[in-house]
Amino acid sequence: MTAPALPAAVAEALVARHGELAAISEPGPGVTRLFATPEHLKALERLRAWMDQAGMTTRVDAAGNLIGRWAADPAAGEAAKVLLVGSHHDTVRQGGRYDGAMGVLVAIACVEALAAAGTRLPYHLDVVCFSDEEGTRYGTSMMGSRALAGGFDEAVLDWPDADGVTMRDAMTAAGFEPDAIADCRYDPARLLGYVEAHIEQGPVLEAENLPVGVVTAIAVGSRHRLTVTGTAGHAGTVPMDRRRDALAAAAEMILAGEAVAAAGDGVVATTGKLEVAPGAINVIPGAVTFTVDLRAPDETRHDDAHAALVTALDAIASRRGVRVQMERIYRSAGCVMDPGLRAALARAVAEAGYPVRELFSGAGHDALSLHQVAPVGMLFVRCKDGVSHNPAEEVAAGDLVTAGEVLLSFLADFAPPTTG
Ligand code: HGY
Ligand code: MN
Ligand code: MN
Repeated sequence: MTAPALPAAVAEALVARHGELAAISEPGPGVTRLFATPEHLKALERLRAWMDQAGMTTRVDAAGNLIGRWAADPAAGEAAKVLLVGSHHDTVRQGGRYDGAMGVLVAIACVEALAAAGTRLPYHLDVVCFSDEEGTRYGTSMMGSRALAGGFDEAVLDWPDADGVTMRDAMTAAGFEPDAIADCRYDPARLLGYVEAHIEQGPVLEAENLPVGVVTAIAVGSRHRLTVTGTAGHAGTVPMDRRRDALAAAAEMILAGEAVAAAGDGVVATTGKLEVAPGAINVIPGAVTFTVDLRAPDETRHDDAHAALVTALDAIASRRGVRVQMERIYRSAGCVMDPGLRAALARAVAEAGYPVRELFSGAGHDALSLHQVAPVGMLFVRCKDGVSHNPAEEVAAGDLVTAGEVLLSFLADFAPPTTG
């Protein structure tokens, strides 16, 4: 089947909607749209309206994921299986307007093009808008897609956010159903796969002047919350050699993380959050909590870096007479993309007239969750200077349209395997 084109009106709406969705944000620079907040609900409303207009049947599941179904050709019968396509709509703090949102809007545009052409597929196409991929509010990551894949850890429901509101209470207040998360799960036997279009969040495609690329694999990653406990004291009276300064120790530990990563091959370590107690100008800090996000191309390099970091932290703590505790709050084994989906996406890129560039993803994506229960594939889209998680995140309008055309071509050509 040759792909129906992306009609001009659909292409125009695709570009414009990124601005409309970006406007649904907490005040401040960039886009801040966190899980189970008023902004989350407003975004669901707007996205659901676009899905409804496109002719999809829509629902919001217990975890706050929005799902729009473009039903299969009736000839596919009751046994028609499901291909998931989409991404997340939540953001980091002061993030960009394309990370996540682009994958949802491109998927909706594809359905609008199919509807305009009167095309039904030999499978159900479920456009999924995941509710919490970044984990900005609660620290853990991919809560929404884990619920769909059946890998949700109920313990996080009791985790408090910065204001002490547990995930369970926030979900209930948002009208989601924390006690029914298990109902979100798709039956793996019904799933044909999951395909996600996402910005590259790196410099490769732009450097090679390519609008799109096909993802090979996603990095191994872990997130940690560290607590350094020293002794609070008077800034003016405690001699330097008698201090147990928790913040100075934490600072040295953060630099140790940077050094361990720099010494690794393709390893990255980031401290994104830090809190100091008691936080007074004339008090030696008694306690500090901070985060470490650690990633590597494979388990060996990740685990080697983690071990080196733990050794460095212990040495710093004992030399400075402070205590350090490290709690892992998230771990992903990374994933390799399904060869069949990878090849099909590559064909769609070639059909659109572009060289096929395959590349690795240092960023985590909802595909990591779905990988547990279905074949996954990802299409990367060029972004300006590779910048992301930053208000300056930018994707050229033409590249948004190209992403839509490539995904549409993939969907039109995708044939459910006849066996099983
Ligand atoms: O952290 C990540 O890689 C993704 O943006 N959640
Ligand atoms: Mn992100
Ligand atoms: Mn993302």
